[in-house]
Amino acid sequence: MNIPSLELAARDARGLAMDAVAKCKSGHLGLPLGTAEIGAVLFGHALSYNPDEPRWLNRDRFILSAGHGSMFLYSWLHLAGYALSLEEVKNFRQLHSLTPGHPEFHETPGVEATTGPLGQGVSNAVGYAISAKMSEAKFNTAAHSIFDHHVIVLAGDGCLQEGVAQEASALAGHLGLDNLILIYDSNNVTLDAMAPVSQSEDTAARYHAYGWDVQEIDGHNLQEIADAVASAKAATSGKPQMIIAKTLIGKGIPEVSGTNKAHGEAGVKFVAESRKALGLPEETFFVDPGTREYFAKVKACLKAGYENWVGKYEAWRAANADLATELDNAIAGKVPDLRKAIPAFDPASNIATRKAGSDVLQPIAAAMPLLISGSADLHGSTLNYIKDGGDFNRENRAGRNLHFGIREHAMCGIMNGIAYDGIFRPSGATFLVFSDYGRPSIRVAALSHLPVVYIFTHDSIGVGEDGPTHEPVETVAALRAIPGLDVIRPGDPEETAGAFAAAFEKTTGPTMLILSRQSIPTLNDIPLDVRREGAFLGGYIAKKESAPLDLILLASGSELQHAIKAAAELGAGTRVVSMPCFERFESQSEEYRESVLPRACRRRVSIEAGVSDPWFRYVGLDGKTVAVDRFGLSAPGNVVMEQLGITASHLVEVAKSI
Ligand SMILES: Cc1ncc(C[n+]2csc(CCOP(=O)(O)OP(=O)(O)O)c2C)c(N)n1
Repeated sequence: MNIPSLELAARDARGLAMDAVAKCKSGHLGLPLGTAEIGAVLFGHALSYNPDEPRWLNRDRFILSAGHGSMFLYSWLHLAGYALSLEEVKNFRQLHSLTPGHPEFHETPGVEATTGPLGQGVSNAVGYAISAKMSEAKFNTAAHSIFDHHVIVLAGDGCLQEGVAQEASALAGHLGLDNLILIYDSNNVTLDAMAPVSQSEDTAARYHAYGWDVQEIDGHNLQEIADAVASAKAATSGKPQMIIAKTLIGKGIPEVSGTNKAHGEAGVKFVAESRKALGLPEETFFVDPGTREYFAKVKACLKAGYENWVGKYEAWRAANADLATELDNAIAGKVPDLRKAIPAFDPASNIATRKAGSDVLQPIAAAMPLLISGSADLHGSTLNYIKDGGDFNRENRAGRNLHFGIREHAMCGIMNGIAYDGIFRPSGATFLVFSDYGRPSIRVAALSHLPVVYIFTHDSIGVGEDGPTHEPVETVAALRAIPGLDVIRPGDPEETAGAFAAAFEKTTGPTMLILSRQSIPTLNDIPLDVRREGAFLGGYIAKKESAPLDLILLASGSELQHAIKAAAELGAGTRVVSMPCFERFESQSEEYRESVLPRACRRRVSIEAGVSDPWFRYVGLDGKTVAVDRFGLSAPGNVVMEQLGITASHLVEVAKSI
């Protein structure tokens, strides 16, 4: 290992961080300065990557969970030779730059995850590690091993304090993810204060208890860092690896280092002096030619490793044409036509949409061999178990059913990690009301355009006996507020079939499938194709008026049956519009939307067992809603529905009042 070159690179990275934060007068200096030696060892020595192929299949994945320290990542990606120019580094945090305030997936080559909400990156790394284990099991053969990389995540006190990281770390230990290395930037400082103000646990003991191996090192000693990473990579214990790196936050700016003042940009006023003391010239954004030379050599060396892998990969492809096609399709996001794969339901069936979901998941899973289905300890209720898929665990890395335990937040963060990796298609389940426990990760999935599918059941006050704690009322509306998330609440088994097909055929973002606990009738008056296609369209005419249009009833999910029933009593001029997915409906042409909801008809009533807010968009000022603008009740589901007015007769009454 070339210690002088790595020292020089660490100095230059410190300079870049100081200059970028000083130039834009915002950002965080503490982490990039405090972990410069860690960055030097990782990017200049220990990681296996190819800057010219940032998505190389067998690269080591590096995730900066402490996303506020984004200048760490940008400096090192730049120095390592990724397509991230010095100009971009100078444009740190500016409009449309490749160096946004916090790292964003899809924006910057080499950024593996959108991080910033603390703790997310740790759960993403666990997802990446699971994806790697699955990839090894699925694609490596006795003759050719094309996947054998590691996942390295850098996290600070903030990440490790967050529940999502605790949940994910416990699961990683349980699953024995020995391809995962967590480097803990232990600097004793958080934002407001020194960490001991809010933290006194023994983190090493905590991770030991989770089932991890733990090393403790001086995070500024290049040799110790390199040795620790090497031994973590070589470990044979079957455990995930933690490296506690003791660091001095803001190292290089003595006026603030070691204190919480180093955390943000308070150190900027001391930058000029500090740069001088580090031996940096007056020229800002300076990179020593020696550092450039060193990284050119590193790149050449990494490239040789990459070429060597390509040789193995080509041989693997030649010997395993079917597997190669499967992998190609996964990476290209190719999905078969799922509508054709799902058989029709028995028209006489009267089942819950969660049960219908269970039935349609099976042929979809058969058509999509890389689809994964998990549950937060509720497979028995959410019914999304892939039959014959096996369980993913220590013994079976080929299992397609993931047991997340009662860890909804980690489940959603881990699914993001699997989706970032882009090989397997993750789906996961819990009760809809607990989507709040995973919401921060669902938001990041939407922001990062990740094709994650949530199969969330027990969707309304129809849950019944479990009472108001388990009966979502505001939840669907809150989810509809997340940009880029398709929220589909199907109204019968065939709409459910369409909803699942729409969810898994979409590769540009997440979908939330919202399913009932209680049985609902199959709505045979609406042609099967119309119901299936309706889920894709998001909104459609479920029952057309037979006289001049004078009333529109809008409904979603289990309330569609009530709208159909009410229409029969409300006269020939009544139209029923099924609205399983607002977001999809909004993406249709203006012409189509007008054909479904003609502006001229202002007598409109919606019915949904949830808060009324989202429906005003469609019923307008002259319309009314039949909704649940309060928490639910503890009683049998049909009694709760009756009590709170979610019935066809109440809908008729309200419609007659306008
Ligand atoms: C979920 C979440 N809560 C709060 C914040 C705001 N925040 C950003 S950094 C930080 C402190 C992080 O402390 P630490 O991880 O020790 O980072 P360091 O001070 O070492 O840079 C906080 C509270 C955030 N980004 N995410």
